[in-house]
Amino acid sequence: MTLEYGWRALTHLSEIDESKYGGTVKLGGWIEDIRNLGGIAFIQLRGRDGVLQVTALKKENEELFKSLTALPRESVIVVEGKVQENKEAKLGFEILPSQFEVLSEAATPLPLGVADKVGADLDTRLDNRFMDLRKPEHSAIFKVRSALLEGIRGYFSKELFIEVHTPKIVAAGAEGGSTLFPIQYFGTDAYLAQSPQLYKQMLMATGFERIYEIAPAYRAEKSDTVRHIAEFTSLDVEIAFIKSSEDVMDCIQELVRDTVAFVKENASFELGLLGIDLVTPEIPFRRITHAECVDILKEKGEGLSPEEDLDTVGEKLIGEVMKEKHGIDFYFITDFPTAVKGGTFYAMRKAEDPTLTGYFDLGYAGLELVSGGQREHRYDVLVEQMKENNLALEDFEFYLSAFRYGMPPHGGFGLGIERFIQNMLGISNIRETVLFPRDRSRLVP
Ligand code: AMO
Repeated sequence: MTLEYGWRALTHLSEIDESKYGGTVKLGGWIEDIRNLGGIAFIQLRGRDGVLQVTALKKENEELFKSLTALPRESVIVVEGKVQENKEAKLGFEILPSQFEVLSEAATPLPLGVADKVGADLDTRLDNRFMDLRKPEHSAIFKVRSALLEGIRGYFSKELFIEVHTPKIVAAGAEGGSTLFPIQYFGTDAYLAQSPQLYKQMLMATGFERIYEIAPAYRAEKSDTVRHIAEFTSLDVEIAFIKSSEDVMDCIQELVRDTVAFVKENASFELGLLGIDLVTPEIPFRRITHAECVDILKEKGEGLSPEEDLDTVGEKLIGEVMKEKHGIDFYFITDFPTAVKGGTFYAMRKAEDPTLTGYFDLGYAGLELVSGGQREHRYDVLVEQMKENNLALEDFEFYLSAFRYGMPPHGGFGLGIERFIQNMLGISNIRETVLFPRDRSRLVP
C-alpha cells in the first residue's frame, strides 16, 4: 500500500482536538510498542509531540492487522485512519487504521530500549544518541535549549544588538595557553578558538556598538568534570560606550530574567515533562565581593587565598550560602582582584585601587555561569598589561591595531549555554545538555 505523504501533508498529534473526531487523518511515527490480544491490537505510535494509540481490529481487515502487528518495534510507518474518541486511551482518542505504509523497518535487537522504564548509563546513552533522543524526557532538554536560545536572541534583538560570527580557527589564544587545542593550518600552527574575546573587542572599533555571538568555543580541559566539556556553546556579548562594569551587569540580569521567563512560557510542556517548576528571578541580583567569598569560605574551613579564583568546592559552598541566607539562585561575585584576573590581560583595573578589577562572575546555584567586566580600551595601558603577562606583542598586533585609531570604552561577558540549561533543569552532568558531547574520551559519535 502506498500513502501520499510529505512534510506538511501529515497531521501532528497536537493538532487533533474534538473537531477532528470522526474524520480521517494521516500521521507518521515510530512503533514504540505493540500489544496483540488476538482479535484486537494496540499499537503505540510515537511522533514528534507524543504517543498515539492505533487500535487495529482483526475482523475489520485481517491483512492489515497481521502485517501491522508483525512489525519490529521502532519501525517507521505512516498510517491513515479515523479519529475515534476513547476515554480509556491516554489522549482521549485513538486511530482506527484503514491503511499504512512501512517507510523503514527497524533491525533487531535494538541497541537501547526506548519504551523501557529502566534507564541505561550515560555512556551507553551517548554512544547510541540517535536512539536515546527518542525518549521524550531526553529530547525535551533540547526543546528547552531551543526555546532558551530563541529567548536570548529575542532579548538582544529588542535591545538593538547585532548577531555576529567570528573565526573559530585562530592564531592566538585569549584565555591562557593551558586549554588551547593546537591544529595544523596549511603548514602553520593555529588553534581552535577558546573564546571570541579578541574579535568581539576588535568589533568595538567598527561602530557596531552592541554585538553578540552564539557559537562553539573549545577548551582542552585537563580533567573530567560534570561541568566542563571540550566543545561548549558560548554566548559572547560586547557593548561599547559603557560607563563601568555596572552597565554589563545590568544587561546580564535583564537577559537572564527575560530568558527564564521566555522559557517558562514557551517550553511549559517540556518543563512539565521534566518536572521543573521554573521561577523567574527578580532583579537586581544580589552582589557579594570576591573578598567576602574568601571570608565565608574560611569560616567553612575552605582555604581560598585572596589571590585565587574560586574552585568547584568554593563555588558550590557560596551557592549554598546564597540559597540558605537569601533564598536566591543568581548572584554576582564582584571585585575580582587583579591578581586573579591578572592573566586576563584585557581586564580594566579600578582607578581608585589597581589591585582590584571591576570583573565579576554570575553564579547560578553554585555554578559559574558568566564571567565578564569592563575591558582596558586605552592602548598604552593595555600594552603594559600584556607585557606584565609576558605576551609576545607581535602575535597580537592584529588585535592591538584596533585600539590605536579610536576605540570606545567597552565591556562584555561570556555565558556558557550548556551550564545555563544544566542548572535550569537540575541536570547533574553537563554532557546531557549536548547532542554529541566532546570530552577527553569522547570524539565519536
Ligand atoms: P570564561 O573562560 O570564564 O570567560 O568562560 C565564560 C563562560 O563559559 C562557560 N565555560 C564552559 N562551559 C562548559 N565547559 C567548559 N569547558 C567551559 N569553559 C567555560 C562558563 C563560563 O562562565 N572571554 C571570557 C568572557 C568575557 O570576559 O567576555 C571567557 O571566556 O559558563
